[in-house]
This record gives sequence, structure tokens and C-alpha cells, in this order.
Amino acid sequence: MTLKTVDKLFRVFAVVVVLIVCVGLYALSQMSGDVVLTWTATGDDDTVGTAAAYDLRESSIPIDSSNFEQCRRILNMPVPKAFGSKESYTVTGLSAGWHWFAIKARDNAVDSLGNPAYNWSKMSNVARKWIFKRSAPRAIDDLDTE
Ligand SMILES: [Ca+2]
Repeated sequence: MTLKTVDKLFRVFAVVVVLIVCVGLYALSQMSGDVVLTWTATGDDDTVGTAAAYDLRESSIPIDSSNFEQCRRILNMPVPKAFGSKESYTVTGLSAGWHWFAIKARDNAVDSLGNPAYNWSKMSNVARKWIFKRSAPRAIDDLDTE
């Protein structure tokens, strides 16, 4: 083999190793049962101001505007940031399989009695994530006493 061929083979080997590491990290990140959701904050009035609250929903079936209210609500969502800000939230403890996510925002409008008017936005686009099955360690079968 010439030195050039050895060099080429090494380069191919290096690329394959990097690809394997990347795929492994990607798979690991999906086995944790956590999903990091990111979105851009909406405003209180369309693109102006800051919304008052989020309503994030999760489901193991596709979410649409007709079933949004029946999907599991993610509690303790952070307070919205100003319009245009980058938002991020990690949903933890998800089971294996597909998970769908959608979010709405509400403004700070109140009714004539001062109660929240629950002026909700339309539903966001729907994001989807696959969670791999998390395997437990193999059972120990040689436990003994001396
Ligand atoms: Ca408003």
C-alpha cells in the first residue's frame, strides 16, 4: 500500500468513528425520556408585549385543535418572556414511543369582575418526538455467599 492509500483509509476510518459517536450520542439523548422543547415567545397582543401564561400539552396520539384540551397538561410552566424571546422547556419522565406536543398562550386580559378572561391564542404547530424504550440492567443470577 502506498502512503497515500494509507492516509485515505485512515481518513475514512476517522469519519466512520465520528459518525458512530454522533449516532450513539443521538440515541442516548433519546433514551433519557426527556424532551427539550424550544419555541419563540408570542406577545400579549399578537406581536406586542408579553403573554401571561402557557398551556403546554403532551399526548401519545397526534394533537389537533379538537383534542388539545383532553391531552395531558404539563404543569408548572415558566412565565412567558417578551415577544420574540427564545423559550425552552424540558418535559421529563416520558415513556417509550411517540409523543406529540402543542402549546397555547394566554394574555393578561380580565373581565368586568377582574377575573382572567382566558384570552387564549390559537394552538401552535405540533412537535413530535420518539422516545426509545429504556432497558433495565440484566438481572444478576450468580448471587452467592462464601
Ligand atoms: Ca391581549
